[in-house]
Amino acid sequence: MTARADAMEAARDCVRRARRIAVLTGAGMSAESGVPTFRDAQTGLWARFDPAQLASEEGFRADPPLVWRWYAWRREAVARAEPHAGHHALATAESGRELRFERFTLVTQNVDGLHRRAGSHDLVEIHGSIMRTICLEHCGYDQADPVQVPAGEPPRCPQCGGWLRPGVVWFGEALNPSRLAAAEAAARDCDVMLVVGTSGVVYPAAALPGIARRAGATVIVANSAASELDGEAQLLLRGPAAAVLPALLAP
Ligand code: BJW
Ligand code: ZN
Repeated sequence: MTARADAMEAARDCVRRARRIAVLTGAGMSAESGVPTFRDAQTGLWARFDPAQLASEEGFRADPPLVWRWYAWRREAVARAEPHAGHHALATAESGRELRFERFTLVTQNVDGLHRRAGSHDLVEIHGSIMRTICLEHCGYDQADPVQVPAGEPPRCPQCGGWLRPGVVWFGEALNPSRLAAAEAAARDCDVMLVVGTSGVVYPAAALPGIARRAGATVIVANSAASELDGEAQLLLRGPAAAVLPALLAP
């Protein structure tokens, strides 16, 4: 058996024996659905766009129409994307009859909603949702948009008149405290943490595998390339999420 097949067999054993599973996914999870990642050389969004300008409150305030247009473009791409076999494997593992887990919590950094569309329910979207619109002034306005949102000038908040913005977490912004607490609780209280398609450079999400590991869980990292979280992993599965997850989670 090759080392790669060995790691897959060991990971499958681990998953079969586990009762509580936590999963952390990142942009690589959606790559095969056609949603670009952030940090992949050539194809990643940050290879072409400046994160400080487009994914921060400061950047938005400097040029609201630019940032709004960029998110409108990404919303359209996300609306066209479909969940792939890896998203479906995670949803089936949560609800499936064959592999019975006491708990199967999926924490995602992705804002594209593909896990929900694939049928995952115990889901924590720690960086929010690109399909929601919230108020920049934090007045409480928060709405699920229709897929078609106006490009150009961002709309104004019907409650307070401030700018409306996408419902995602930008750099320098605090994550929703109850979502972060749910993610940390899932990490602290699992037998296996499966980490899929994340570079592991953005905190506090990148701290979750360490929390799981220190609490005694086995950490499995599945990624098509090396990541900052490889050092936390007892088992490394090298390959694309759409192939690795169905192989790992098939009963
Ligand atoms: C495949 C594949 C395939 C490809 N199959 N694999 C501690 C240390 C240092 C810095 C900080 C720290 N704590 C906080 C910070 C600051 C900052 C941060 O982490 N900076 C670092 C970058 C240095 N963090 C924050 O600012 C966070 N907020 C915060 O900490 O607030 C504190 C606070 C408290 C109280 C009051 C106020 C503040 C917020 C972070 C928000 C991140 N937002 C973004 C944008 C979301 C909106 C949008 O979509 O536009 O979230 S940035 C971007 O990165 C996005 C992602 O969710 C996130 C993570 O990226 P991800 O998912 O890992 O993607 P990639 O592209 O990096 O990696 C893809 C991976 O997939 C690669 O490994 C590929 O190999 C792999 N892959 N194809 C499998 N087919
Ligand atoms: Zn408002």
